[in-house]
Order: sequence, then C-alpha cells, then structure tokens
Amino acid sequence: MTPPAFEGLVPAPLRAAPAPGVTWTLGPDTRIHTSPGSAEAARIGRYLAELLRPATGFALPVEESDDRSGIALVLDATVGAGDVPGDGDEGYRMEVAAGGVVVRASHAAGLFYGVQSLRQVLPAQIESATRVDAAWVVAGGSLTDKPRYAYRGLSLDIARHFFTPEEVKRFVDDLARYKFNHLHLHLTDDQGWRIAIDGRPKLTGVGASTQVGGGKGGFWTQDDYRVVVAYAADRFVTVVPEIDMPGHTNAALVAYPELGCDGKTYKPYTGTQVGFSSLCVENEQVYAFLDEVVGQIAALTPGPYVHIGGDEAHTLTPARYKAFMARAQKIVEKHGKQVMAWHQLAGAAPVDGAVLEYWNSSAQDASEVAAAAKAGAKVVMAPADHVYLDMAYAGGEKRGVTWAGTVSVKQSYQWEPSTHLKGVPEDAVVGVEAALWGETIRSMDDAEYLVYPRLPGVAEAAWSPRDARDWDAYQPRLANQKARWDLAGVNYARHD
Ligand code: TNX
Repeated sequence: MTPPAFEGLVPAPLRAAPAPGVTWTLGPDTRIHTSPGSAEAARIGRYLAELLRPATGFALPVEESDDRSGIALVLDATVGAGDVPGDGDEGYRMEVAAGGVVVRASHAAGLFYGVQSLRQVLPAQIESATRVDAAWVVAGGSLTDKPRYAYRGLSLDIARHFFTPEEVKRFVDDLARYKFNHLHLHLTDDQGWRIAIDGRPKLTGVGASTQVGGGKGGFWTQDDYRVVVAYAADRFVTVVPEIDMPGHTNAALVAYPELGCDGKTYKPYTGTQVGFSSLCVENEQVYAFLDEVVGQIAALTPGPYVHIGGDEAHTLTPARYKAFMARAQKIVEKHGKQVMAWHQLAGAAPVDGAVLEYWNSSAQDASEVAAAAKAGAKVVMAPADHVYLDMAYAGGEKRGVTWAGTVSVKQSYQWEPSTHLKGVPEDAVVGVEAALWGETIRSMDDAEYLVYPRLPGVAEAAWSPRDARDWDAYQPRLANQKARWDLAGVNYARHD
C-alpha cells in the first residue's frame, strides 16, 4: 500500500517536497527524542507517543536527547529565519528520511503542528483506539509549513443546549487535528446561563435550569471552565469566552429581574426566537453586574479576548445600543482584556484593538464593517452562508437550520476570507471562525454530523496559502480524512 503523501495533508501545507523512493517505518523500537532542556518539547513528545501507542502497540519511549533517529522534535530558533520569513510562533519544518522523522520549529506550537502533520502522513489505521497489525510506513520528503491567519477558530454554543466539559474537550481534540488555535465558547443566551459567577447564585440556579425544548440544562463551575482552558492550552488552543449582551440575556433576567428596565418579571425561555431580550441600558445595576461577570471571566481566562456578543439587540434604538456598548467595552478594557464582539459593534464605535466577528450572509452590513476596519478594527470572518455549521446540508437529512440557506460541503470550502467583504482591507482580516449554534443540536452525534465533513474545509481557509485552495484538488484529500474518522469513531454526514 502506498503511504499517505505530504500533498494529501488537510489543511494543505505551504510547501511539500516528496522524496520519491524514500520511506521510513515506525517500528517497535522507535524512540521519540525531544530537545534537551525543553519541558514543552518533552510534553509534546509525550502527547505524540500517546497518539501513536493505541494503534501500534509500541512502547515509544520519550527522551530528551539530540539523537535524530526515530522521531525527533527539535526546538530550533533558526527555523523561520531562512527561506520562509515570518514563520512566527506556529511554523515548522518536517523531514522524513530513511533514518527517521525530524520536526523543527522555533516555538512549541510549531512542533505541535508538525506532530499533527506526522499523524496524517501515517496510515489511516493510526487513528484506531485498539491495536492494528499494519505496516507503519511514512513517505519520505520535506515539508515547510506555517499558517496563513493568526486566528483560526470554532465557536460552540453551550447555551441553547447544554454540553459538558468532557464533550467540549472532544471538540478541542478535533480542533488540534486541523491546526485551529481558538475555541470560542458561547456561554450565555436567552435559554440558559452556563458559567458559575461567584456572588450571583441564581445565574446557575434558575438561570441554568432549562434549555431549548425544555430539557434540564446545566452549567459549568469555574473549575470546569479552568479544566477546559488548560486542556485547550495544552493543545495550543486559546479559549475565547463570550458573555452575550445586551440582547440574548433572558436567562440572566430570569435570575436577576432587577437588570431589566421596568420592574418586569421574566420566564425561562425554551424556544428558538432571537432578539427579544435586553439588559436595561440606563440601569446602573447592569454595569455593576457586568463588572462582576466580566471581571471573573477575565480572571479565569489567560487568552487576550473577552467576547461581549452585541448581536441582535432588536429591542434597542441605535443610540441606546451605542451607549450600552461604549460602557460594556470599557468594562472589558478595565479588566485587561481586548474586546471581541459580533460585527454589529462596527456601527457603535468599537474601541481601539477591537476584533469584529462578521457573521451575516450575502455580505449584509459590509459597508459598516469596512468603515470600522479602515478605522483600525480587526475582523474575523464567520459568514453564515459558508461557515455556520448549524446550517443544514444541501442534500440529505434536514438536521440543522436554514435561515442562511443550506450550506454544502463545497460552499463551506469555496470562499475567500480576504475578499469576501468588499471594502475591508486585506490586512484587517485576522482570521476565520466556524460556528456551531446549538438550537437543534441535542447530542454529540448531531454536533459531529453537522461539523463533519465541513470543518476541515474551514481549516484550509484559515491555514493554507490562498493558491493551494482548490475544490477539485481538495476532494480526494478530504476523502482520505473519512477513513480516519471511521476509525476514530467520529460521526459525519455521508452526503453533500
Ligand atoms: C444568529 S450569529 C445568531 C444566533 C443564532 C444563529 C443560528 C449571531 C451572532 N446570532 O443567536 O443561534 O443565528 O444560526
């Protein structure tokens, strides 16, 4: 059997140079060598060994050593100084020769991405959780790789239907596989508040007691959140927490009705409408509340961003929305974080350094976003008609929603982040994010069905050089991934 080639990688690498006729075989005596003195390289070595042991049954000892036989993970400050300028923190090189595999990177993240590539150039059976009797042959050659965009994300909604920390960790593993580096967690919405806030017990009492369709809901303790943040950080994934405001706040209002305007009471909501709730803009208690919430979330989050939503505040006039967002942004800055928000913030004076997440379809709101980007805002592209993975597929079962139309596998692949929104300067686009909204997602099975096979295409939009992205060339590479999902027990849609 021919071993999988470097050119088959997903996401496509910057450059691959096969060495015809050369192969290396992973065997029972293979050792993993990591740069002496680097705890990070050693940790990545152990991670690699744990990936490779179940299917191979080999011992794969990991040791700090300059030995270059077997598998070597080498921290090398000169990688990036050579013919690939600006490798940044995430680039790597990989050489496969008859004597072994050497991955070199200037930073640990690059070694980690090299490990993900090595995983994909091993035969698909490497994904098996139980021992397989296979020839673990790797094709020879060299690879020079680095990401196109600094921000490569997936947004998960644990508010509409609750998902446990263990389930979310499984998504983190998926992100790592495809070289994503951000996990955006939509923690609060009308149907549920999912994160504990000290001093505000009702948020996770009545505020977390239900979900879409009326199930029992749930919430994460702050320790749960810390565990997911640490698990993600070990895989070079930064968590971006979202507390949606001023709209999408019915659950908070059920818990603390004094955050509303008019002494109203609120009922738990289990439907799927959007845009009907809002914190009260003129109510000082709201800002004291947000100071507590954002302060605690910021303290729990090592990453630079706190996402404050800002979408679909349909009950507010533009002036009230702007007044609210001005104060909300200041609270984020006070707690030492950078503002991230849905692109509606574009029309409401984003602060310096704000990152706008563009989510609409058909380039709606492009001119506002373009004006904000020209004034210095950065943009993460998440156009609903391409990368909202809760949209139903074009063919097959009707799981998911269709407000932005259906999204075929091809449509999720074939779009260009740098030119998608007219008038947004190319260098304002800092990345790409897929989103899985939770209204119709009742189980991991539903979630994986909608995520796969569309997620790897989003990974290519985020990682691969523009000229490497070609639908016809992508299809066989994507097909190769399916054998891996079958072995790893991942559910995926069998149609377009
Ligand atoms: C729009 S995207 C929303 C969400 C929904 C989603 C469903 C965005 C910022 N708002 O509240 O869950 O559509 O696809």
